[in-house]
Amino acid sequence: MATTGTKSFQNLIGGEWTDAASGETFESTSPADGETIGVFPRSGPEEVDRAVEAAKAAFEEWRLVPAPKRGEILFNLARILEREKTALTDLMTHEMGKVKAEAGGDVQEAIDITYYMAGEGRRLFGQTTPSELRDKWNMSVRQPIGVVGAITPWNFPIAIPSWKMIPALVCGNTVVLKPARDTPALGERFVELIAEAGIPAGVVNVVHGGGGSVGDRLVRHPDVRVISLTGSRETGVEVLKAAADTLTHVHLELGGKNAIIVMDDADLDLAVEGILWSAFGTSGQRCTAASRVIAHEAVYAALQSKLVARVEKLRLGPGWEDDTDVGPVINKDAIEKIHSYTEIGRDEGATLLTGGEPATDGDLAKGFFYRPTIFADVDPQMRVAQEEIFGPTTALIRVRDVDEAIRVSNGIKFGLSSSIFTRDVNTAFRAMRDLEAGITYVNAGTIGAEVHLPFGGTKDTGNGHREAGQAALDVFTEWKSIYVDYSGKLQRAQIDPS
Ligand code: UN1
Repeated sequence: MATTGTKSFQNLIGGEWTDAASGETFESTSPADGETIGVFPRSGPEEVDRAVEAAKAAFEEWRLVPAPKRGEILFNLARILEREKTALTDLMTHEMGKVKAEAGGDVQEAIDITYYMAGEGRRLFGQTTPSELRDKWNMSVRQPIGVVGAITPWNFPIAIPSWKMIPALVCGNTVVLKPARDTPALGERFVELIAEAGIPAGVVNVVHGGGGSVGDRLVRHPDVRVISLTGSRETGVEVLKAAADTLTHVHLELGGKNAIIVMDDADLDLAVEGILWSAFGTSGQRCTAASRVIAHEAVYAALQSKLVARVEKLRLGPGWEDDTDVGPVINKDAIEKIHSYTEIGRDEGATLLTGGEPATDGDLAKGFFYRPTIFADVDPQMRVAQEEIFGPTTALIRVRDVDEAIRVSNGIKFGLSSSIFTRDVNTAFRAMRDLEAGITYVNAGTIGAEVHLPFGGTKDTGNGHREAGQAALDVFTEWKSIYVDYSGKLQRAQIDPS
């Protein structure tokens, strides 16, 4: 079995740890200092086909395991994840780069959803309802769908796989996981722990490799019934098209361009805390990150100076060091993309207040560090205020009143998270009603979703589904309506008298 110690990893297919048939591999390295985390099989369609076949075979037995029993195995998994929290946290600071507190939070999110969904094994409620006819029984039940393909990103390398796999499992589905190419060790370690918890062979499989080979085959495979993807809008559109021919269910969790509104009556110091956490936590690499700050003109100048003063004190460094505030971004492409947006912002006429360049002093040169960046005097239509940058960059926009604030907040293609700082209850309720987003925070930043509420967004952030909470069950089950006629005669609905 592969372990993090040996630094050589494999796929898990039908309970067997195996290499790619081609023998090809790829490396995972730390974004903080280039250290090699491990070597992984560069798999292709052949491995996907074998994993789907194993998952399809395992489904026939797993779907018949009583849901409370499936839940018991997941309770066991939750306890194992608690036991492994420190080790997973440490691995995450190295492989993904986020700082220790946030890495611990990522693992905790998986623990939380595992406990929550384990309990769902004793609920999975359907409805019973009267029939319009005599001596007839009506009810609806949730049924598992089959093989689920989970395609997961690197920014929440434990939490997001858990949001997809754990509800899928409690509902009775089987899974093929394709972890992100940047964080395969975490994906693999999670699956090892799932196996240790007592999930039978073939119920969870992991295939490492790229989106073009592994992901594409998974999406197009006729025996994969559900694809759950967290990724970019562009990938989401491709996946949706690729899944069309097989009518595969697709759950998409895509981008964001989330804004924090700061009204003239806000507690400014609290708003600054919320902005710092939401814009620069995880180095801005969250779908929920606050990449826009919409400030009322009466507080704009004060907010700007407080914010810059605080941002300039943030310490960049490796995530595993206790005094690091901001870790690296994920890879070289990310640095280049983030920096290209700095140039775009400058060219568009926004004022660069701080940051705007890679950080390369001392040991930082070994990794991919970018200075927290703030643009001011941003027009809502500028590209830096419209497009997802996925890095430590935020844009300050000045508005005159709450109407304009809400209009600007909504004036983007995405609809994931939103936030308002105000002490006026009327303003707060207006924002709760009118912000076009799947999540709205009042007097808190744009990040920090809890697992028992639906997570997801409106508009181009998704395709109408939600993960986490009760809503996740709708992605991983289909409703069956059952009618039992015990009258002993043919009774025709809508036609016969009752
Ligand atoms: C994501 O960025 O894709 O609310 C997920 C949050 C986290 C999850 C973010 N609990 O920011």
